[in-house]
Amino acid sequence: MATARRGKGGAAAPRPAARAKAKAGPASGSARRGAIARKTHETTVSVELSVDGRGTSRIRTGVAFLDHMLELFSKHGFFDLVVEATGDLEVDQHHTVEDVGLSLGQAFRDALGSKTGIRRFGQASVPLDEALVSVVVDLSGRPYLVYELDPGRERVGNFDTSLVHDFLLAFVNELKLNLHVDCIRGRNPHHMIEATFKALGRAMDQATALDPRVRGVLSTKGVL
Ligand SMILES: [Mn+2]
Repeated sequence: MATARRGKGGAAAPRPAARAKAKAGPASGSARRGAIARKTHETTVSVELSVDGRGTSRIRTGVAFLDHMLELFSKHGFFDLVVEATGDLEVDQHHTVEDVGLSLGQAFRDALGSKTGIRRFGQASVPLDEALVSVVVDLSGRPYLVYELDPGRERVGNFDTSLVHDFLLAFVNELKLNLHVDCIRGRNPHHMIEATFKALGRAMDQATALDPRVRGVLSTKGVL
């Protein structure tokens, strides 16, 4: 699987202020938060993530359909998420969608750190009317995306449906997870993509959950 990244810009360092204001969070101790600010000639993106959240979000990317999908991801993953993006939408939505996926991956990486104590694997199947989508994740440190979803239509409203693949590829490459998306059936691309983001939220919620039985990281190799 290609792991090509666009080499422009690069990630800004996480803002220490966002960590400093972290309040006491999960039962395990310190709250797991990530904050990313990233600026290139094409886009400006900021992401604030609380892994141990309640599913509240404020998403403004300029791409309404992506906002809708990230709100669903936040809600069903119980992640608190603030995303602000401005991009060269006069070119098209590609740079913005991809860079938001990349920044979200970086925010998770920032929040999870060494991945100590997490369950690592997660899976969810989510229906929406006629559509059924399965998502399986392994926060393995090995980036690999299998994306088996044919939306059948190029657009939902003004959103280019092929950009879901680009969003997920950027997310996978930054967070270095193994992600399998299988659309088991579906007719309406809005339903299929929406079920994908809900399932991704649920699978990521499981995989990032802390399990008190896990000592160190859940790997015989000792590192994730
Ligand atoms: Mn919808």
